[in-house]
Amino acid sequence: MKALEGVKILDFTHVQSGPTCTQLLAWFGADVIKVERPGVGDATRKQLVDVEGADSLYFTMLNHNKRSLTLNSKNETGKQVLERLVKTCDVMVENFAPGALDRMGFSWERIQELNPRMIMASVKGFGPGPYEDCKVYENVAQCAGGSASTTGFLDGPPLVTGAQIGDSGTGLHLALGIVTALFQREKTGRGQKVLAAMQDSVLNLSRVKLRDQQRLEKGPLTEYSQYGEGIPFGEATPRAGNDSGGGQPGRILKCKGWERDPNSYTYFITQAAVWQQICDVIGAPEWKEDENYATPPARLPKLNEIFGRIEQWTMTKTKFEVMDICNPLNIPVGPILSMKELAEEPSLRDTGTIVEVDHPERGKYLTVGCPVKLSDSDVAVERSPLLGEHTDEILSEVLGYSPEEISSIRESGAV
Ligand code: CAO
Repeated sequence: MKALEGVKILDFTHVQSGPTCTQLLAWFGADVIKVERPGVGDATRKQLVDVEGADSLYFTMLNHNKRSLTLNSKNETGKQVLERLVKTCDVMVENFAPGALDRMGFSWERIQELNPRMIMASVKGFGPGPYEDCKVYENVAQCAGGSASTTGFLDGPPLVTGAQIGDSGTGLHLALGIVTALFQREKTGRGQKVLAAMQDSVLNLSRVKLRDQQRLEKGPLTEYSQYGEGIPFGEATPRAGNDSGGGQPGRILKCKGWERDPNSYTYFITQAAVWQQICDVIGAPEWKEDENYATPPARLPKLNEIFGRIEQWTMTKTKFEVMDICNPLNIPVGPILSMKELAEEPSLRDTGTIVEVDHPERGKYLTVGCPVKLSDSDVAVERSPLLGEHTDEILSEVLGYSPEEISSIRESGAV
């Protein structure tokens, strides 16, 4: 048995944020029915195409374990099919632009009339307020959620991060909201609306920077490099380069081969509890007892000097040697792993974190598997559906239409 077995999801999502959420629910065992516009489908099917005529990696990597039903929800017959889907499913997930569902005739009030147990889950760019009507994409969310203003170096512009915290991050938040609402429905019998705004999700993930904003009002942020460099703080949480976000100073340092390999770097944290071991490893035993270096407050104004000295040592080792030497001593370090290294890492294949999938149009490709492992609900990653691949199957098995009715639905142009 799979954790969400029996839960039917009407997946009205597209692009990245919504599909991330429904893919996760599919990996937990829900029956996810992806509704797509006939002949067109999710726009990502044909974005960043790398194999002519085949669904793109963008689409396939976000839509595993789903079934695809084509349906024109603006056609009268299509609307009737959609009504039947609403009555049959447990959850509707959507990430249309604000107002699109209402324009289609499926307001929250109408959905409740059709199915009071329905959980209606939405991703929007912003929550209620001045920007609620805006269309929002990943980088807009990163900028509006506080991430960009606090990412990058002090002397450079705001930066977006490569991790898709606005889209995939919001999808993860929404998935949690959905399973929570399903849990509550067990007791109340009622559905509810679930909203995850991209701005809110990014801010939630950037909360340590809101923490620092309030600490800044009480004085300088002493663990930031700029403090040691004597650069005054402004009114808002500044960009902190690769400074650690926690109370223990950390930096990205060069390792052996950095001149040729752009990823030959390690993250190195000068954890207070292992300062003695750090001094021994880098060949600076004199710092162990020196009162100018022995305590964390004494070190704060000298972080550039200290990390410079540590880097002289890391540059003599590969990033993996640094890991091998420091880990047994409980010195927190981490190699900067490239996507190539991750794709080739056998242990990630063994755990199913990276899997190879076969696809009829594009052949074999790599994708991420479910990042959350349930010991009692194993779900194999299955390829994404072709556009409309399961239309007849869903109309007959899930919605109970007869072959004659399916023919007439087809003739109406609804699917
Ligand atoms: N049948 C008929 N019509 C359909 C349909 C179907 N199966 N599926 C969608 N449509 C229609 C919608 O009803 C809408 O029509 P109207 O504009 O007439 O109401 C139209 O297609 C376009 O939908 P959209 O506005 O959601 O799509 P867009 O490409 O213009 O905008 C996006 C895309 C992502 C900016 C917008 O959907 C959005 O802001 N979503 C919320 C935030 C979000 O999820 N952003 C992250 C996306 S990933 O980077």
